[in-house]
Amino acid sequence: MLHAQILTLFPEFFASPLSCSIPRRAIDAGLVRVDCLNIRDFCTDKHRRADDVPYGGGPGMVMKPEPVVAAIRDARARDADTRVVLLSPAGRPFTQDKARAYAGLSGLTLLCGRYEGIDERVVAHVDEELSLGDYVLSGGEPAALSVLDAVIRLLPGALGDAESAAQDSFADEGLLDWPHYTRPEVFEGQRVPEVLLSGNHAEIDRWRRAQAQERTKKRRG
Ligand code: 4GY
Repeated sequence: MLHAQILTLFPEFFASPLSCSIPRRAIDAGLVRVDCLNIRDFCTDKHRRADDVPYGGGPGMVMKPEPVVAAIRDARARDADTRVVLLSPAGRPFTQDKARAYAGLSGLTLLCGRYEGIDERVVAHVDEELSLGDYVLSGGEPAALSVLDAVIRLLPGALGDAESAAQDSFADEGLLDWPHYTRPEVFEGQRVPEVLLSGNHAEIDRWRRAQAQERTKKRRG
């Protein structure tokens, strides 16, 4: 069982996505446990302030280090072996290989920032900074949710037969997925490629692989 912990100012952000489809079933089946810890609960001042103005000036607010570090300490106290990952555009890129590595851990803690960022001195308390890509979200929460989703579907037993990860073997080779079609045979004048109607599975496999290679070259090449 993977123990995921999420450190956030918005724990309610995660309720609906984790209550649907594959993540929901994985939680219900006991493959993963997800605990959302509210960073505000670790504020000790009477106004429970989690942010403050930036040293050096400039717009926006910065997350204060004390409550964030107290939350990290609590996550580590609950799970001594947890890996603490800070979601940030300044992190190293998230990949399918990383998802596989996280799926093999006993504990994963995802730390979500808000505002202009988290006080840099918090970085000394995390194991890794991770980025979903070169764009800026309004908080780390959607990034943490994406990481958790990518990890959960890799846990043994998380995918039903219908969802089984056939295309993942292609992702392993660094290829993009091939195009998919279902009924009807003609949609808005566009026909399903004839080979997919042929029933010749060797030829279908060859066509799909060729499509995956062509797309990868065109789009990533
Ligand atoms: N991109 N990959 C990302 C992000 C929002 C200010 C720190 C990203 O992972 N996280 O854009 N995060 C920022 C917002 C505080 C997190």
